[in-house]
Amino acid sequence: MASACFFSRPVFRNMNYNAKSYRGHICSRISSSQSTSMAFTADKNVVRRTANYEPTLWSYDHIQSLSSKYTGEEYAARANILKNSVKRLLGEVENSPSILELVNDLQRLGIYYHFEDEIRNALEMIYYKYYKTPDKWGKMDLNLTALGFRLLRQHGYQVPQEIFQNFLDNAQNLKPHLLEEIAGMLNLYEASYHAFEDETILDNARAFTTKYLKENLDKIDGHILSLVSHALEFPLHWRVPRVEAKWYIEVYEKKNGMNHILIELAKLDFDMVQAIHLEDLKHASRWWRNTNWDKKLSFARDRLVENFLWTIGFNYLPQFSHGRRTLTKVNALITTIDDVYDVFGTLDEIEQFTDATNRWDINSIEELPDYMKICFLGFYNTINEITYNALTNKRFIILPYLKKAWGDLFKSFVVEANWYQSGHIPTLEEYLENGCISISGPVILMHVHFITSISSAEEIMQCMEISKDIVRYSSLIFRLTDDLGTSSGEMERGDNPKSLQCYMHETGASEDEARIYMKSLIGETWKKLNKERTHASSDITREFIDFATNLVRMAQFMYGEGDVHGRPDVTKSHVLSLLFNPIQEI
Ligand code: LA6
Ligand code: MN
Ligand code: MN
Ligand code: MN
Ligand code: MN
Repeated sequence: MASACFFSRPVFRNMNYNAKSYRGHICSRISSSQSTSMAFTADKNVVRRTANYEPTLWSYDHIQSLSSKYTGEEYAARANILKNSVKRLLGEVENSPSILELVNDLQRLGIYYHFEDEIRNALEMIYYKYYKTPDKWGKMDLNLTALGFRLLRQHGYQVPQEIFQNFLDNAQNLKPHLLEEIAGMLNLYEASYHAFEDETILDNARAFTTKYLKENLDKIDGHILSLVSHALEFPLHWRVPRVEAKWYIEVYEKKNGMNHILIELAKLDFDMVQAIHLEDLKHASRWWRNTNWDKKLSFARDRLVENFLWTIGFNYLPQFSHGRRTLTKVNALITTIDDVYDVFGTLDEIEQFTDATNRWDINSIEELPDYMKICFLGFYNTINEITYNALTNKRFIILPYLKKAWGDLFKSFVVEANWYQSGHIPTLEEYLENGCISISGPVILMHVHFITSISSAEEIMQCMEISKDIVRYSSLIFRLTDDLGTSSGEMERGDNPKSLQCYMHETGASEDEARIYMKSLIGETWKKLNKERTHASSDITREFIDFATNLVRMAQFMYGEGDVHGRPDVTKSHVLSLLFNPIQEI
């Protein structure tokens, strides 16, 4: 039954979505293309796509053989001595604006989390002294004003853009003498990425500083040149904290007048935290091995290490081990099941699978092919196990919330599969409404609620309500970024039209124009996310907000240069540099 229906449906692929050459819904039968091959299964009538994913580079045995020496007491003892020195340092500059430079370095080096109380107090002091009311503005130079603005917005303070008014002349241009100081320009550039919608002072500052820094690159050198080129490549606000820490440690070390205590602590801490990550990875890899999915569902991506890498992008702190272990499983479930829906499964199979997960009933998988039974039970067991762990920790049954979030995800997958099979090309708006769910942001963030603070049914209802815009904006950027990186390959292999194709079809734009449009949409959505980040109710934890932001940053990191998640050779250097190689042994 499944097979007959599948084959009789029109198969819509390899189409040109440019409206100018689009000829309507005339569908071609499956033809082969470079990245796609057809596999005839036992049931001869079922034609399945396969994506020909490359195998993983990291075997189970290799992962289990990894270990780090940075786990012993002696390292912890040395780190404590260094931490105390940094606390004294923070105390010395407590009342001076130069504490902002120190806070910035601690953040970028990835070690701020040891000094959260000190940093909170420092920012509070700075806010009241220099930012709270207009009569206090203009007491610091442009460099520190911009740095403080960025740090305060990042920490949820509502600092207005008008703080920069003092630095502008009547024509709203920066006063000329300010141009001489590159560090000030750079900090203003970084600050401008914290803009909300309609903040023209910041928009102008971004345009101006970008142009100015680009034009003056040849006039600077050394440490500041590294910082400026790095910033122009991608602003700090959009960067993944753990990846940034690795980079900044190496650059900071070469800076004249760098602080030896900071650099020693940063390196030691990086390696000690990496040792914790390795144990998390080994744990998750044992779970992955037990599912047997790499063998039984061999058409899907075998990307355990990459799925783990996402979680250190989300949150690398030592205390988040349990979260990383759980979310690696969640990511692996998402990517594998996504391939079932997008690549391998027939429409009837995926509808039955969706129905079985909806009912949460293993009795309803009798009719499914074996690979689907394995997929269902692997998924069912993992989510039940996550539920069980939450029950023992929080004494609260989270299953209904997880079921709902996963059910919505699968429904959105079915919508896309139907579009693919019928050849329907939705409008961009229709596509994105579904695409913000199918990208898996809402599922991941639902799990995050339970990993972070939520411990009762009342709390989760309230949290879902007040975090819904944050979830939506971060999922939207996640989707647009994924489409920019993956849709070329997806169209070749045969998949539903993605944001680029929908937009091209709707407006007649070329692919280049569509890409420019999507990037502008990403920029505008970042502004909405920025606003949510500072206006969020105090009932949502900063941990959750930062998590949702890091989800976006990680997507931009993984898909920034094409589909890195799908290509293990490209992620290899990041895996080695972030996960496997200690910084002190390079
Ligand atoms: C990306 O692959 C994918 F599978 C996701 C849903 C995101 C995975 C999320 C992680 C690992 P693909 P699609 C945090 O580009 O089919 O196939 O939605 O996703 O475009
Ligand atoms: Mn997919
Ligand atoms: Mn998909
Ligand atoms: Mn699809
Ligand atoms: Mn994709």
